[in-house]
Amino acid sequence: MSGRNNKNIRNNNKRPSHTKQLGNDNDRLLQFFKVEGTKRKYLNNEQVEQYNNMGYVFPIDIFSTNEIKKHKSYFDLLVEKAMEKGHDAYSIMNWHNICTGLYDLAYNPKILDIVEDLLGPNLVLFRAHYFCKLPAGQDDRVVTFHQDAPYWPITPSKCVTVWLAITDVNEENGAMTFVDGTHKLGLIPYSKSKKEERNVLNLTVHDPEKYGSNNKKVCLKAGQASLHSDLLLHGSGINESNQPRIGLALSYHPPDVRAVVNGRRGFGFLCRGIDIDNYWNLKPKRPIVDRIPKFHGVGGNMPRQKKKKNNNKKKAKL
Ligand SMILES: O=C(O)CCC(=O)C(=O)O
Repeated sequence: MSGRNNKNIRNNNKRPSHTKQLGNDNDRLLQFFKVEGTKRKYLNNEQVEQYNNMGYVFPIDIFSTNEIKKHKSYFDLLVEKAMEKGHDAYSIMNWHNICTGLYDLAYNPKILDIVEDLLGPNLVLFRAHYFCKLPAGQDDRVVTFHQDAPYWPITPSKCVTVWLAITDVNEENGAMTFVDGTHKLGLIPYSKSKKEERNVLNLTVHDPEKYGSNNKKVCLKAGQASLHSDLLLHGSGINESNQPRIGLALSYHPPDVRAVVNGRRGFGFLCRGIDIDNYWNLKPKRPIVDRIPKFHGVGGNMPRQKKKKNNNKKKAKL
């Protein structure tokens, strides 16, 4: 191997800086794509119109009380196993191909039918992240106002997030707030969050009221979901109740979206229809058991790049 290649290995081993990890905003087309067409499986015209006009729609009934109870029990066990390995209540992010119950939700046909109504018949699963806010006293973190698109190294901004309530969600326990119509504003200026903001994520849009005065609290019953565009401004406060508030955010995009950072296409899995360019990964087989990943410390919004073995590091120094 040439010295030059060794240098590349060394560079890849470094934890990418914020910009390198997510790509440059200028390399991405950040604009809202209106939902067209009328042939639908689940949503009615009014709901789609609301999504187009407001950038979100809720509540959407997905699971019955009994069904969601099972998903809650699954999460309770999963988070216990995760915590045993050093993870916290927000760490279960993009484990959908290694954890059975999460796989079943992320690739669930009912959920895909709903997303299909907004994005068409070909769908790529991009992220799956449980947001479990523990009661105040155990968890003082918030999700500061943000748009999702600047977090994601893909273009154009066509992601829809299904936020599935695993528990009831209300104003007291930290429901999200959506700011009406902000999905039409393109990229809203943001900055890296400061430690004192206690943000679960790491980017903040300050003064959200500058971008819209109509805020909606996303109150949901367990088993219902909200749908939001990746350009919608949203955030959530702390959980002031004495019970955990749990939601699962599942984000999807059509296959014509592209990764803007090398290697980042590894995050998308075709979960319905076809990908004519064969660009994204195929949906893997259902895992048989939950495989809890090693804890690597607190990270950003994306899984870490694989660490190269130490002997590469040694070579890189030569
Ligand atoms: O669960 C929350 O409070 C925030 C979730 C969120 O920001 C997202 O799914 O994009």
